[in-house]
Amino acid sequence: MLVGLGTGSTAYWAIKKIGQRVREGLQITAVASSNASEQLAGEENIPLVPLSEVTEIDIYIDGADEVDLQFNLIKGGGGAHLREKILASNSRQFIVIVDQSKYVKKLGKFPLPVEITPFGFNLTLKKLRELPCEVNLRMKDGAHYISDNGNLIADCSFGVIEDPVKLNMEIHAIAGVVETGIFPNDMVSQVIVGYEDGTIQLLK
Ligand code: A5P
Repeated sequence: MLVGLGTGSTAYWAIKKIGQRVREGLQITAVASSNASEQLAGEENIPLVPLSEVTEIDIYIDGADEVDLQFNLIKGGGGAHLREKILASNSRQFIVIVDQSKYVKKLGKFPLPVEITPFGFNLTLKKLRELPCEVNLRMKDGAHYISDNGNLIADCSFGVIEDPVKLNMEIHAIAGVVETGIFPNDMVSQVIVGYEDGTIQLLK
């Protein structure tokens, strides 16, 4: 089985657990959605294959920043949503793991991450603001945050997002936009919600 490895603090634990299962004899290969997850998988001795050798992924496991009642997602809090979306949309199954605080009625409290090219970024930010939304260019250590793909991230606050699929298309129509953090529910196979009391709920 070919397993896609997500990115972030939730995926971290999934990768650690998969590493333990591999040491116990589980036979899989994996592809990673970020340099950080690739490094962690390497440390866990999970056999990795380059994405260029992959035509389809059996299962992709990742966290999310928000999940709405229809299972649309916001992802990209860690800036990895471009690679995550490529893996998720090429996987037979996409399993999302969140804690209860991220399971919301409607998306939008978490600012939507949008990956944009460095070329002409001020013009792209202007177009995003006209949608309209409040835009913050993501910073790290006093400089622009740079994704694994060499791009910038604009965090966009729209307020409540009534129609995530429509908004995803509107943002994609702006030149300079590489990918949005909206993952429409047709990509999602199952959502696992973890609660403070240790119980879990399997949805969809
Ligand atoms: C990485 O860019 C993101 O899409 C993460 O998958 C998402 O932000 C969830 O991260 P945590 O598990 O760290 O909350």
